[in-house]
Amino acid sequence: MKNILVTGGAGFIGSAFIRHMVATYPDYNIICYDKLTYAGNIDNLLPVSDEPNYRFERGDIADRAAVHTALQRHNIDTIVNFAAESHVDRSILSPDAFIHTDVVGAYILLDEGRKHGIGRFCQVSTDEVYGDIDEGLSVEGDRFLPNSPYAASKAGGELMLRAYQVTYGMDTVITRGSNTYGPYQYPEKLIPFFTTEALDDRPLPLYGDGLQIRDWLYVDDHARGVDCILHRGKTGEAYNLAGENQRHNIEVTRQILEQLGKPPTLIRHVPDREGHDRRYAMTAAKARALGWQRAYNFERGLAETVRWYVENDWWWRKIKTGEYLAYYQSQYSDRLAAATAAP
Ligand code: NAD
Ligand code: TDX
Repeated sequence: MKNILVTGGAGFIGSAFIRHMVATYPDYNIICYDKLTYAGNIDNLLPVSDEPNYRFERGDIADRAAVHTALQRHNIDTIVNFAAESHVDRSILSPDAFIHTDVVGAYILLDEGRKHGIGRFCQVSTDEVYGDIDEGLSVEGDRFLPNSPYAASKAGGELMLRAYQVTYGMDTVITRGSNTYGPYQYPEKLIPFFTTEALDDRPLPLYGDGLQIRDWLYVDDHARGVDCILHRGKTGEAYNLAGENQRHNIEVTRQILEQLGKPPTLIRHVPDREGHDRRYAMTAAKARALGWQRAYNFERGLAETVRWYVENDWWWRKIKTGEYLAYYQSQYSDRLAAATAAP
């Protein structure tokens, strides 16, 4: 492993992974390949932009010719694929881009990687492939029951990896991370959205009764988890990267408000997300057996995250313009108009 192509590396988790890899492995060349969609942000990579073992190249993972050129130009031997459309609500409004990137893009990367003769291909996937879990914890052998176009697209990407491993003997591994949070997360996802809205005393649109459960994983723990599986995972296997920090959405919302010293009256119970999964929960036992362990509990991670958004409004204020406002309108204006104080 020497020349690693990190696709989607200008996004939230991919950029944390690149910052981690550039600092941890000075002998590796880390090449970020990213289309820079609305969610891609070159500011996320400012901390490494002058490092000698880091390069950036703009491109689409579904563009075969561009992928081919990037693999050759940088003599790539390893691919870590973070590139995805990643927001469930956007997949409900418009699934096209999800099929393009999360299914077709994953396939093109695999196919070009195989032809180029790469070694390991690591696919960054999600707990959402397991679907809604009433009780207990998802384990890696569980069947896929994805419920949103996003989750189904991620499941489709994973299945292409399986086919390429079994059929062509490619060296593939898969990580399934749980809900991730931390600095540099695009402010459409629950924690950065509610934190930045509350800072401006704006209403927080909590879907339904707010009693849905998510398992929260701090972004640096997720990045170290991908590093662990990339180096130590067994070919053809998938590994859950679970935060093992289950919380109700309402609890998370109240904690954000408390830390900011803002009143709970900012919470609005709005009509629910369509097909909303009630609970995700996984065990991380298999990744733990390879030596990965999360370092952050939720209280510490949330405190550091909220403080980061308070101190870095230069980063998120310029995002909350243009396309972001158009998306906000289509996702929230009717919902907020139909809001109730309590469900
Ligand atoms: P993100 O939306 O912040 O970043 C996605 C990145 O991919 C952006 O930089 C974007 O420009 C890039 N991209 C999108 N389409 C592309 C294309 N066609 N070609 C090249 N680049 C493209 O996403 P994130 O939250 O950092 O998630 C990263 C990965 O981790 C995704 O695969 C996601 O499914 C997975 N994941 C996310 C979470 C989470 O809670 N955020 C949890 C588990 C797994
Ligand atoms: O405005 C909101 N109101 C609300 O109640 C938003 C944006 C979210 N929510 C709820 C929906 C979920 O139950 O909060 C929870 C978290 O929502 P998101 O931040 O949109 O995350 P989720 O849908 O759980 O998916 C995330 O975790 C798995 C990531 O976005 C995915 O990329 C990842 O695969």
